[in-house]
Amino acid sequence: MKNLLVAEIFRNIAKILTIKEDNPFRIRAYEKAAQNIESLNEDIERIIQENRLTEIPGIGEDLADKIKEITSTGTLKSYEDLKKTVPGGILDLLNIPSVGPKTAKLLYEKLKIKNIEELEKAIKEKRLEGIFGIKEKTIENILKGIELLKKGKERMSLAVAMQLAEEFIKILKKLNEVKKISCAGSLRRQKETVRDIDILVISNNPQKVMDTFVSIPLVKEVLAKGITKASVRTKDDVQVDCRIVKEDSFGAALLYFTGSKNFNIKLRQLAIKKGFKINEYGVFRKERFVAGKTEEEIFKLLGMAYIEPELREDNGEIELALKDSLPKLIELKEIKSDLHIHSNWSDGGNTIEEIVDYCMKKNYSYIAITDHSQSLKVAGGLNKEKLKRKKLEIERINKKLKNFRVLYGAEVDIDSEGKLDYDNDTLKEFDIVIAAIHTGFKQSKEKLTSRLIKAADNKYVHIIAHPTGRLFGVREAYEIDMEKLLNVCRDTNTALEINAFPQRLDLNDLHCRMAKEKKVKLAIGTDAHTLDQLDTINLGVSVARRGWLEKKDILNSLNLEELVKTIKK
Ligand code: DGT
Ligand code: CA
Repeated sequence: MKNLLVAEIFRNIAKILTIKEDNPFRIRAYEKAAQNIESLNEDIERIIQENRLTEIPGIGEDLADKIKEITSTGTLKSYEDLKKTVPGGILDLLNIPSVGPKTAKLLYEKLKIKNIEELEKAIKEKRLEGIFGIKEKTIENILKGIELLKKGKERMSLAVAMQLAEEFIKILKKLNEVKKISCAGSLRRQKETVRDIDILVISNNPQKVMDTFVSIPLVKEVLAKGITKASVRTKDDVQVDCRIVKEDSFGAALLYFTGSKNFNIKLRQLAIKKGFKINEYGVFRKERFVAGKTEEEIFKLLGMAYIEPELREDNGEIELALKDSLPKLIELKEIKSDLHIHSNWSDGGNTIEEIVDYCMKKNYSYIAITDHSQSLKVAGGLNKEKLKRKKLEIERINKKLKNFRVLYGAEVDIDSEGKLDYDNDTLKEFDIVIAAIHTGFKQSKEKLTSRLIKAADNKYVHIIAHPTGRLFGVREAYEIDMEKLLNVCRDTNTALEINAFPQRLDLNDLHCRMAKEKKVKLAIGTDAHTLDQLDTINLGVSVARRGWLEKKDILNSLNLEELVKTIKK
């Protein structure tokens, strides 16, 4: 797949053009194209073959030609030429969140800093201080940014890990010699970030599996290769381990390598108390093998209910499993709608009808079209005049639909003082309103909390979207008083969103669990701007499951009548 390569080149072009203070529309076009290509979930080369490039939002003939050149030659002549016009390494500086083109230029011109190492050194030697245009706060933010960038490289997002693991598993699964295959580790527990990928296989011909595994095209380097275990590093610098285990031990190995480590330790202690020894080969009583083929039989033997991988963190789940009173976690098939979708009325790529078609195929029974509000001009926010037309359009579509309904919604901006971007008379017209912060992330904890609380307090706001604002590798969550917000949400019957956009996953699992304890409802929304982004709903479900949530906790698992009743304030 060359999707990421194309996206990276387009993004770099946008960065170089920004340094050169080129036309903002041109810059935005490259950024947008990069974003859309990155979020495709099909191979761009297939799209080329089927002549569908210009169907991707933001891709015209010119960019389509560029994409073809990149996929066939691995790069782009005009990009290589453009690169020569700025000092090398300066692009790396721009990868640091909080270092914009202006700062990068300043660092280069004043201090000859060309890369991240030189920048770190200069900060340590206090050479940035006193440079005109660089404030103390800027230096602090640069340091934080460098750390975030390093952390982002250490662990990948769940979405990336899932995609990568799937590619490996897809190839191995094709072998007749593979009898069973599963991922393990943090990926199987669906943790929001994953360090490396663990794969387990049952096979009667380990040699063949190992040979195939190390020669998968994604592999850059073979780190180790034995008879039943191999480790490789992929082109994106991710480590993937593959282990072959015996059929009788598969469950025990899966349990062991799924972890978490703390969960394993607790389980092992429990086994000892019950007179067993448990390891990656099986469960033993006085050296005699008594179970190991499946996880289910092991849990049963230990006298406990099956614990879903997402719960295995030693957060109380073992104790509940012993009493057979674990929550019954929400499942993807129980999701009946998506409550956060952008159409081409604002900055989305598709018409409402296209979105409806796609969602009907997903077996949803209703959706909310939640375009941006008026002051978010960069995202095509809707003024009152456009809202009127949009409402009519939705009414027209609903008339034609059977067993499906489009909710007239909005994602309303919360301004820096906590004021909403539409007046109450406008808000009252919507079927569903989600409110969110899009600017002023650097305000104090108190201020940010009070903005969210003010929004939750509004009679017409049903959901607070992406409540902590984090973006993996770009921005940490801003600090808010979650407890205080949850209390207000409970008292005002306002739900919080689990935003399923791959770089957000916001709320996170821990906050979900806090919300559940406070009896605050959650809404899973994809924040989709293209059709295939609607498919990331599963990531939101993963977060919800890790947060112990059940069907009754999730707004969009309700049918439409129940939803309407439940969100009423
Ligand atoms: P990661 O890779 O940091 O995202 O997280 P994990 O949980 O995948 O960690 P990893 O890859 O180091 O190990 C995979 C599993 O193997 C882990 O979840 C539990 C098990 N494991 C690893 N080290 C130990 C250990 O020292 N003791 C026990 N009991 N289990 C371990
Ligand atoms: Ca791992």
